[in-house]
Amino acid sequence: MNRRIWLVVLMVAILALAIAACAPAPTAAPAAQPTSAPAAQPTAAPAASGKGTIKIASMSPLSGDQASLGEGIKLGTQLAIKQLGKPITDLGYKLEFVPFDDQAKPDVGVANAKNLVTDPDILGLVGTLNSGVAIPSSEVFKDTSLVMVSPANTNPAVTDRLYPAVNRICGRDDVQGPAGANFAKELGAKSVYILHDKTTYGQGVAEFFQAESKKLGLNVLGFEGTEEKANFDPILTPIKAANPDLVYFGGLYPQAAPLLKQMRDKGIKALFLGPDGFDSSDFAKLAGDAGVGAYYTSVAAPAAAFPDAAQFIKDFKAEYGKEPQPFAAQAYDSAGIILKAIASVAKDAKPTRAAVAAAVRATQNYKGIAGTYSFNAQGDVTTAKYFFIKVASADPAKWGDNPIAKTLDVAPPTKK
Ligand code: ABU
Repeated sequence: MNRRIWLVVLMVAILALAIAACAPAPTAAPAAQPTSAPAAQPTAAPAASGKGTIKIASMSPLSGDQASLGEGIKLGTQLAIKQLGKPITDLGYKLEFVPFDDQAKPDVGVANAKNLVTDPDILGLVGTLNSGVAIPSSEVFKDTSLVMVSPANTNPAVTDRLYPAVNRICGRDDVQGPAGANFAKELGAKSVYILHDKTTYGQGVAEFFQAESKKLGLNVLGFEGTEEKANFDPILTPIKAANPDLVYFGGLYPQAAPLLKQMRDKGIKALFLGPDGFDSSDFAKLAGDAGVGAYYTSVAAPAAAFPDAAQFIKDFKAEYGKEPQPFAAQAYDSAGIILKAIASVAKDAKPTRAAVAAAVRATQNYKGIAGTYSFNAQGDVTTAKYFFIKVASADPAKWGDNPIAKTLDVAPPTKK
């Protein structure tokens, strides 16, 4: 008798397990958690939500030594969502902003990417700052067609992989590096010593600078990578001995500024030039008086360089109590492009990520605050601006007043 009861219990248990195994899996993945402070809610329009929620993400360094530029990208995106999101809320969607902190680290970027693609409400991403983060992260985005528009990534590989969902509105290092070499020659340099930070971006732009320098007949006295951030003495000793006319550093301001300071302390009087990674008021803060007279090329430039950004600068200061850093205006435009694309395909129902990606890539003559943008077939803008700038003051508050020596408009090299 007891055995019969146990048999019945066992059969019921097996049946229950079988039913559970056949039940459909949950279709919605858990919502992605932003890795930074909670996202600010857009205040553009009353939050309509009849058709559900659409989220725009940003990803940039919000902590660590590159946070000044990363924060600007986040805030530029946030302001665009607030000011340009109405066509989407008017269609009946709730619009939200989710900022992610990649700490300028490729592995953190990839972890964020894996996290944010699980939230089906995220339909677009503004970012990143670092090409070394963008390239591996976009391998994750591409599998779900999540569109990204970068305001800042300049390494050619960002768009040269020809991914339909990967775009940028800034220039490229295969233009910026050679343009820097030509500028070095214009400054009177006959010999150059080239350093880089060993990142995808820094080494890449330094290699382009080196190749063009050789073509131009400049004497390349050295080419070396370093991850050092504090004591540059072992690197500077051979530079002092080589006595170049110009030192080029392929990298960003947290390394460039102390390097330059120590160069001057050591009595090295060579001209100092670098790429858009210098373009932050923190360069002036870190370099002090030693920074004055340094040159940089930039694909960003201060927002004040763009007449149509005057209202943006005013609004940014009113909203956040500080000047926009370089790339903040470009982040505003990147977000504007994504918002316009979403509005164009969301009239009846929430669009797929692939539909948004196709609408973004189809962008032609989008009039932003820092330019008018059309994407080519590989996700580069058909013309990008390159600025040649001199540091005029050790005062970080005057970074936006650095004089622009010249500007170039250049079409991107293309693979497609
Ligand atoms: N282009 C400025 C930021 C550095 C990068 O592209 O990695």
